[in-house]
Amino acid sequence: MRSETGAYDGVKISSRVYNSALINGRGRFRNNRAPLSTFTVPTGGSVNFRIIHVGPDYPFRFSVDQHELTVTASDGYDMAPRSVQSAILYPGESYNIRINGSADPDLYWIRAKTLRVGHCTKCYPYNEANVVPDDAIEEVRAVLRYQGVLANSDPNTSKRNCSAEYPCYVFNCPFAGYPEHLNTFCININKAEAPVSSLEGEKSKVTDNDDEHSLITEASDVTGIFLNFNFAIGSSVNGRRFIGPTAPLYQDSAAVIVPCAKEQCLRSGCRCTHIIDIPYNKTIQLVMYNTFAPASQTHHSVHIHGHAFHVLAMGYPSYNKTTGRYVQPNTDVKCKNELCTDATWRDEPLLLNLMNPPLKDTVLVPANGYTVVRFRSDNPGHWFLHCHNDQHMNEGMALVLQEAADRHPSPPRGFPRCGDFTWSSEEYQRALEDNGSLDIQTTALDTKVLILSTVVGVLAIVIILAVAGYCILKMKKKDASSLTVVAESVPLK
Ligand SMILES: [Cu+2]
Repeated sequence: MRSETGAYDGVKISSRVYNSALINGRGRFRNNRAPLSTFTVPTGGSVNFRIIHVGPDYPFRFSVDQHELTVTASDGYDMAPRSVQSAILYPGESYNIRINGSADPDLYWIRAKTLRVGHCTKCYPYNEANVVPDDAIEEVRAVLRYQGVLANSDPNTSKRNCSAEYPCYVFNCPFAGYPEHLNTFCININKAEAPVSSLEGEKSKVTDNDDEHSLITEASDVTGIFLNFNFAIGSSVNGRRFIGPTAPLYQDSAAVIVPCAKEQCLRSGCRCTHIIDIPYNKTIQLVMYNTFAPASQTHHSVHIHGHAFHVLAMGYPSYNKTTGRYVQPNTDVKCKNELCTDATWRDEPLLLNLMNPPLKDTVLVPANGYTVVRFRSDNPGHWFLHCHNDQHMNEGMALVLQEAADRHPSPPRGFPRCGDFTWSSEEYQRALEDNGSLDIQTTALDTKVLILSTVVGVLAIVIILAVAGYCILKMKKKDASSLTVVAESVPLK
């Protein structure tokens, strides 16, 4: 089937057919001649790209022909710079990438190519997957133009060869490595590093708050949560497919939720409003695992609202170094039931990067592997956690982190609630047609508030005028004093 496409590791990329993609709104379809986005770099200078994957699906490998990329940040957080040939973006991820104008002044292709290498004749189970290479190209392009070069034709460039002497490095692979003969090596996110300056900033921030717990170095108050993304019952987390509440959760009296029957959800799966309570001001460790899938499986990019997080570890399956194909799942995580909707570590302690883990807000959870992240629960609220693949999210691969439930501030008095909007559609239409002169029926309470506001407003104006007059008089006296001093200084010259 055309849509069943796989990457080198044999893992399916997407369930949907690729047609085309856009860079800043421009791209081509079936080799038409539509104009492309063009970016200018000064010869000998550099250009900083801020790239975000805003699409719902498909990973893209970003590169510029004959140029190395320097990755300097991800999701808005600085990283120790890494020089690479290309960087892979999953939905929701972003990178800051610097490109130096050090090549011959010319036009060069900018490429964003999916990870497709062919179609699956058998997509899973993955240790039996068969991906047959074909000539389909899933790539969107833009143009890098050196200053002074006319952009009146397409570039005529190709990617540089990756050789044993001059190998290629790829940032943020969803798998452990490429086939050996490609001379291409992965720098996975767990191998990226936060810059020293940002770690110092993090520590000083904690110190400023008189909080003795360092997010990175202290583990005494870690709250650990395992989250399963292995399609146990399709798009779900821990056997639960998410059903959204009927109103924002801060309006708890109005929000109708579907409670999760924990044991049933873990045993056979369920649809419910999955909410996980997390305590205030603790180090929260999420182990997001994607192993022991019962059927289909793919890589996910998981995003958390309300927090950035440190990426402390990632685990990958073993793979065949000749073909790049997946062989055996990672076994660091041990399932506690048949669907693997609950899990723990097989052996502890796990090796975590507690020295300089990078900060992100969206991270890959590799197929047949896992990702460990930590954040400090110092931001009370309801925070959505979801896969950034739109299909997975809409099908239910999401949940709500209810952080410090006893510390949520109340909504402001009078803040709109679901159901507050009492106009009929006819009244609303009439208001629109009246061009803003809205025919709102004022209540007695509204009238009292209006009168009170007017009285307070008038009083405030009187007080402000009195204070302003007093200040002006004082300033005039002060100005006169200043002039006197200047005059006295004249004879000294
Ligand atoms: Cu997903």
